[in-house]
Amino acid sequence: MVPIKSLEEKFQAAVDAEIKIEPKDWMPDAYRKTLIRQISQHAHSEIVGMLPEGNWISRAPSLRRKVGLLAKVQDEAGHGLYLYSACETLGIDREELFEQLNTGKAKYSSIFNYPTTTWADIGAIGWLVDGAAIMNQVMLCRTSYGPYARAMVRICKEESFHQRQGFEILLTLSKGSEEQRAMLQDAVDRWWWPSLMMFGPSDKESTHSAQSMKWKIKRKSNDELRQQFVDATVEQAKILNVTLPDPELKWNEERGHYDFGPIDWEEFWNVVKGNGPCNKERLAARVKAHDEGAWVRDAAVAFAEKQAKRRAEANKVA
Ligand code: FAQ
Repeated sequence: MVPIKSLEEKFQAAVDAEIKIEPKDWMPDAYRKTLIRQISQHAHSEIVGMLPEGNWISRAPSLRRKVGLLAKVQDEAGHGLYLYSACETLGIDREELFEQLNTGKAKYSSIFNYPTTTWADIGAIGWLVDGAAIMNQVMLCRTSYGPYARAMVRICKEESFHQRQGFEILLTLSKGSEEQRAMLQDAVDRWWWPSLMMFGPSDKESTHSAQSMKWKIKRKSNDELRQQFVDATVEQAKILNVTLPDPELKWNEERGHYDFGPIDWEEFWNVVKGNGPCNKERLAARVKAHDEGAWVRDAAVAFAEKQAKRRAEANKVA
């Protein structure tokens, strides 16, 4: 029998040589579990992430805005589906993943537990939330697990379009009336800090980063990505003529980066633990949608069974 150690060494050597790990390849159990955890949390985030924006589909200010928003929300559904499929290649069933989400056992991104109270929130989500999501996800296109990396390529293209769509909504508001500019500023005030929290705890507090980086699941740390996001976004805020709600935000010549103020980690963990402004509402909406969709799943299974029976009978005749 080949000793486990040598299998692990071979695995790490493949990762180091940038050879993608595929579903049938040997992999350490902890690598498989880490991927199931991360990919499923990511899939759940895409699915729950439809809810805050879905809230505005029927209230979009014009037909053009409605069409754009509808397409974006549908894209997020598609991202969830690619990611559930990628996750299933690791040997877990989709029903089990849904069960984890619907019973509150699984995590999804903290950001989707905040309310969308005005139309400007839709622009702010596109600009800041999709902007943060892309910053994190571009590195995932090169993640070591093949199915996850391939799913991320298309997701990133779409997220990038969403970010531009959000920015364009805000740019329009920035050129509008005094009320529209105030609505824009208010949305940015509310979404800025939660967007920075999306990158996860600081590197010192992150439990999984070191191992995930060794396995090249993650290519950049939470703090590195957060900094990259701040640096890019401050410049874009100037074009929107909006103030980012951080008095400590300042260019640091020596570091070649923007310094920014402390993140309220108490708020972050509170939201992650289920006590954010909308956690209960989001979960209830998911459970309702899942229950109401039961007939579609039943019909799909019945159809597949009927087809299989027909095929079996046709084979018998032949
Ligand atoms: N919210 O040790 P780390 C999107 C948890 S998609 C909740 O640093 P890791 C698209 C973490 O799970 C947005 N929990 O963990 C869209 C862990 O808990 P655990 C989602 C969080 O995995 C846009 C613990 O804290 N993107 O927005 C959060 O190495 C607009 C310790 O943390 C992804 O999922 C958080 N923000 O790094 C849709 C990308 N942060 O599992 C609709 C893929 C951390 O031990 C509209 N995921 N935690 O119980 C990743 O890159 C990573 O999983 C991180 C966290 C970076 C999120």
